Amino acid sequence: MSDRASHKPYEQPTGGWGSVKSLVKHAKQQRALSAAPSLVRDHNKTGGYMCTSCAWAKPAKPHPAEFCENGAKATFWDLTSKRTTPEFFARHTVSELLNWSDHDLENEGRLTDPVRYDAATDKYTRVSWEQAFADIGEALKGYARKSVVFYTSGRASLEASFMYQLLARLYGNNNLPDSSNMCHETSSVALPQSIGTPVGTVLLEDYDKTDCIFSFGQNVGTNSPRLLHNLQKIRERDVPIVVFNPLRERGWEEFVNPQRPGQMVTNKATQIATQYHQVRSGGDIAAMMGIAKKLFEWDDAAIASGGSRILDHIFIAEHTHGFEAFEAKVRETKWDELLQACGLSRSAIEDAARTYVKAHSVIAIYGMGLTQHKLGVDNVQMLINLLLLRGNIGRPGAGICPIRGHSNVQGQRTVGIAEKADLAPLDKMAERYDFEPPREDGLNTIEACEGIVAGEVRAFIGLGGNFVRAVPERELMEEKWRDLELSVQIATKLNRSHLVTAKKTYLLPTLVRSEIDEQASGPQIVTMEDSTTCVHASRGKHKPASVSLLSEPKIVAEIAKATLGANSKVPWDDWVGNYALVRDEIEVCFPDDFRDFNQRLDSPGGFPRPIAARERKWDTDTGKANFKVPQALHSSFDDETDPDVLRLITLRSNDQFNTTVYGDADRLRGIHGSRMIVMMNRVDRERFGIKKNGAARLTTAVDDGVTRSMGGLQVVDYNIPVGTLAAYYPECNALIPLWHYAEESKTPAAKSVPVRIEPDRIVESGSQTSVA
Ligand SMILES: Nc1nc2c(c(=O)[nH]1)N[C@H]1C(S)=C(S)[C@@H](COP(=O)(O)OP(=O)(O)OC[C@H]3O[C@@H](n4cnc5c(=O)[nH]c(N)nc54)[C@H](O)[C@@H]3O)O[C@H]1N2
Ligand SMILES: Nc1nc2c(c(=O)[nH]1)N[C@H]1C(S)=C(S)[C@@H](COP(=O)(O)OP(=O)(O)OC[C@H]3O[C@@H](n4cnc5c(=O)[nH]c(N)nc54)[C@H](O)[C@@H]3O)O[C@H]1N2
Ligand SMILES: [Mo]
Repeated sequence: MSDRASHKPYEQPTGGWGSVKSLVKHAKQQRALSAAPSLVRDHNKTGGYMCTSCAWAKPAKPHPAEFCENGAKATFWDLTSKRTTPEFFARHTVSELLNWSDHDLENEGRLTDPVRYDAATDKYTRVSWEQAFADIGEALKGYARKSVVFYTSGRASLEASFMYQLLARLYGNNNLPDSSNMCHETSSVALPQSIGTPVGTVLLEDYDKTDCIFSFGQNVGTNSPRLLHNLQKIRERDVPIVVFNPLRERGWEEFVNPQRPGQMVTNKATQIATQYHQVRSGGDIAAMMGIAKKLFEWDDAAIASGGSRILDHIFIAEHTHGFEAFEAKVRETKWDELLQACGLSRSAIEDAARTYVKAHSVIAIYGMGLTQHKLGVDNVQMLINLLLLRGNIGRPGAGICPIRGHSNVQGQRTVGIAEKADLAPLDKMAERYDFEPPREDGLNTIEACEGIVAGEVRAFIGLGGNFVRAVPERELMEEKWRDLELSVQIATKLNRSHLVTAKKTYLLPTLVRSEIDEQASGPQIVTMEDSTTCVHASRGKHKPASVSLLSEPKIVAEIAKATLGANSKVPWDDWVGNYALVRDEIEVCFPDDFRDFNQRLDSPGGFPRPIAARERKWDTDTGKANFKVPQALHSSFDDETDPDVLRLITLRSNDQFNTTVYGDADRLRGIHGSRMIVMMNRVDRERFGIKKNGAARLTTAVDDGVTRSMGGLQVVDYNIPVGTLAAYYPECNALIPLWHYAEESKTPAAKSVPVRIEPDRIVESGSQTSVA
C-alpha cells in the first residue's frame, strides 16, 4: 500500500456502481470469482449460509441478492484461493512477519494446517492435530484454574459457543471475555437496568410500521449496509430519519440500491437522513437532554392551553419509575450548558424535537458512537429515557435497536459466553453435567488484559479474533503477552495476535461458515442470532480451504477431552458427530429462548427469542421501565477545560472488518492511499500550525506517567466538529490507555481519547510508547 493519502469528498451515493466495482475488485484480487454464483443463491437465504460479516437481520422474504458490498467482500476474503501453508511459515520467521501490515498478513489467505511456534528457529512448523491437542491438554492441566482465559470473537456459532463455555466451566472458571466486551457490553449493562433486557426490542417488521428513525453513532453504509434496504423503503413512505454523528457518513446521506436496475441506470439516489446533526464527540447526552427539555416545554404549554399532551403521561404513570428525578434534572439544566456540551444550535435541537413529537412510533438505532465512551452506559440510558417519554417501547413500529457487530456476537452471550456468573444457568448445567460450576465472576476483556499485565493470567485460548490488535494499550500488551505460558489461537487467517508469541504458541486453523462442515452424521448445520434476536440456521456450501481443517466444535471438543478426560455426562464425540444434539443441550439449558430448537431451524427470517420488554413487561429491580439520570452532560473525559486537548474518535474505514484490513480505500469518506491519517477540522489544523496534508503527532493527554504517542500521521482536512478528531482503528489503539473505559461496562472508550496534536516532520507510519 502507498504511504500518502488523498482526500476528495465522495459525492456518489452509498451502494450503486461504486459498491459493484469494489466487489468485483475484491473477488478478482482474492481469486474468488467462482464463489460469486453461490453468493446470489445462498447468502443470507433459508437453506444457505448466513453472512460472516455483520449481524443485521435476515428478512423472511430475501431480495434476489441478499448481500451488500461489504458482506460480499468478507465472503470473498473467506473463500479466497490464496493459502497460508506450512511452506509459507518455513520461508518467513515470525520476527519478519511482525513487520507486515494487517492487510498483508491476512492477504496471504487461509491457514491450512495446525502449526506450533518454534523459538529456536523463530518459525511456525507443522504439528499433527493429535500432538497439538495432547500438548495443549497437558499444559492446561498444570495451571491454576483462574489463570486461564477463554476468549471468543463474535463469529463462532451457537453450537461452538455453547461447547466452549462448557469447556471453560468444566475446567473451573468463568473467564469468558468476548469481543462484545469491547463493543456492546455497554448495552448489556445499560439496557437491563433501564428496561430489563440486554438486547434490542425491535423486529424487522417494526421497520415497516415505524413513523420515524433516530440514529446515534452508527455508520450504516459501512458497517450494516443491508439495513439501507429497510431505510430506503422507509424513506419511500416519507418517514423522517434524524441522524446524530460528528461525521457526515455517506450511508446516512444517500443510497442507490444495487438491486434495483432502474435506480442503477438513473443513479438517482434515495435521500436517507432528513436531518443531520454533527454533534461533538461525546455530546449526545446533552443533545438528547435538549430534546427532552423541548418536550417538557411543549408539554407545559399543552397543559396550559388544554391541548393534547406531548408526553405519554399514561404510559409514564403505568410503566415507568424515576420520572420525577429525571424531569427535575432536565428542567434545572440550562440551555447554554446543553448547547456547549453538544456543540449544536438550539434550533437544530428544536428541529429534532419537533420531528420526534410528530411521530407516533419511533425506532432509535445506535452503535459504537454511544457505547465506546466513558459514560457510554449513561448515553444508552439517555436514549431509553427519550423513548420512554412518549411510550416508544413495547409497541409496533417503535423501540430500541442496538446494531450489533460480529455476525453472532449477540448469540454467543445468549448461550452462556459470559464472564458474569449469574448470566449463565449454572444450576441447570450443574445438574445436567454433574459438576460444580465456578460461581465467582470471571475476567472480562479489560480484566484479562490487566491479568496479563500483572502476570496472573498464564494461558490464553482464543476462539477467533485478533485480541492483541483489538485491545487498547498495544505496546504494553504486546510486551506482556510474551510472558504468557500458552497461547492457543483458533483462526482462519494469519494476524498479528498469532505473531506476538507466548512461551508455547499453537495456531489451529478452522472452517469458515460458508464451508461444508462434514461430520459423522453428514454435513452439519450451525446457528446464529442476529441484531433483532432472530435465530437462523446456516449451511456451508463450499469445499473447505484445506483437507486438514477442523470445525470449531471439533477443536473445542478435542481440547476439552485432552484437558478434562472422559465425562459420561458430556458426550463430546457424539455432539461433534451431530450438532443437532448440541442444539438439544442448548434447549435444555435455555428453554425459554430455544423451545423446539431443532424443529424451528428453518423458520423464514429466523425465529425471534421472546423479549419481555417487547410486551411491556419490565424485568428490572423496580418492575418498571426506569428513567435514569445521567451523571454528566458530556460522555467523554474530565479534562474539558483545556482547549488544546482534543477528542480522538477511533473508527472503521469502508475497507476493513475490524482488524481485517481489506485495503486502504475508505471510499465513502473519499480517503484513499493510506490509513495512517487523522481527520481534522481545517480551523483546528491552522490553529495548531499544521500544513495542509501535513504530518502530525498525536500524544495522549493523560497524566499517568506513560507517554503514548504516534507520529507521521497525515492530516486530512475534514468536515468534522472543531475539537473532534477521527483516525482509524486498530492503528491508533496504541494511544488508548487500558484504564480508559466506560464506567460499569468496561468497554474501552475508543470514541473519546483525549489527545494533543502537534506538527510532525514527515508522514510516516509508526508508533511509540515510553514510560516517562
Ligand atoms: N464492513 C464492516 N462491517 C462491520 C464491522 C467492520 O469493521 N466492517 N465491524 C462490526 C462490528 S464488530 C461492530 S461493533 C459494528 C460497528 O459499527 P459502528 O457502530 O458503526 O462503529 P464505528 O465504525 O466504530 O463507528 C461508529 C460511528 O460513530 C460515530 N461517532 C463517534 N463518536 C461519536 C459520538 O460521540 N457521538 C455520536 N453520535 N457518534 C459518534 C462515528 O463517526 C462513526 O460514524 O460494525 C460491524 N460491522
Ligand atoms: N480503538 C478501537 N478499538 C476497537 C474498536 C474500535 O472501534 N476502536 N472496536 C472494538 C470492537 S467493536 C470489536 S468487536 C473488537 C474486535 O475484536 P476481535 O473480534 O478480536 O477482532 P477481529 O478483527 O474481528 O478478528 C479477526 C480475526 O478473526 C479470525 N477469524 C475470522 N473468522 C473466523 C471464524 O469464523 N472462526 C475463527 N475461529 N476465527 C475467525 C481471523 O483469523 C481474523 O484475523 O475490536 C474492538 N477494538
Ligand atoms: Mo464489535
